[in-house]
Amino acid sequence: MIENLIKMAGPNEEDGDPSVVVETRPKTKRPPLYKVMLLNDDYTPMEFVVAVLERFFGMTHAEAFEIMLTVHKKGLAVVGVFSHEIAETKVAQVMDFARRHQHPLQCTMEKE
Ligand code: TYC
Repeated sequence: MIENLIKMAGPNEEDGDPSVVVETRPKTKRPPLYKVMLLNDDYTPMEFVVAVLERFFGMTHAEAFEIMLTVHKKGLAVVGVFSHEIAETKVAQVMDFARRHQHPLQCTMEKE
């Protein structure tokens, strides 16, 4: 990549002198992160949402209850931040679990 060829030449470094070692700065990029969110609805039981947060997001019962209440009151909440692949897996797991239990719970992801 062209960025890797950009030299961090200081004021003393002479262009073209093979005895001068010039550092390069490899351009690294962190992978984007994705927020996974739960959405409120009028039908999914509170205890089911708590169980989802414990099972798929590793929360304690107390943490899960608090986040569930936030979703219930505010309409949605971020329940975790992950790489694209992990976020997709979490969304699929929650959506499948809700569907199997015939609850309309919705889980979505969004680039941070
Ligand atoms: N609003 C639901 C109820 O009153 C509870 C609920 C909370 C549903 C969070 C979904 O993501 C949710 N039973």
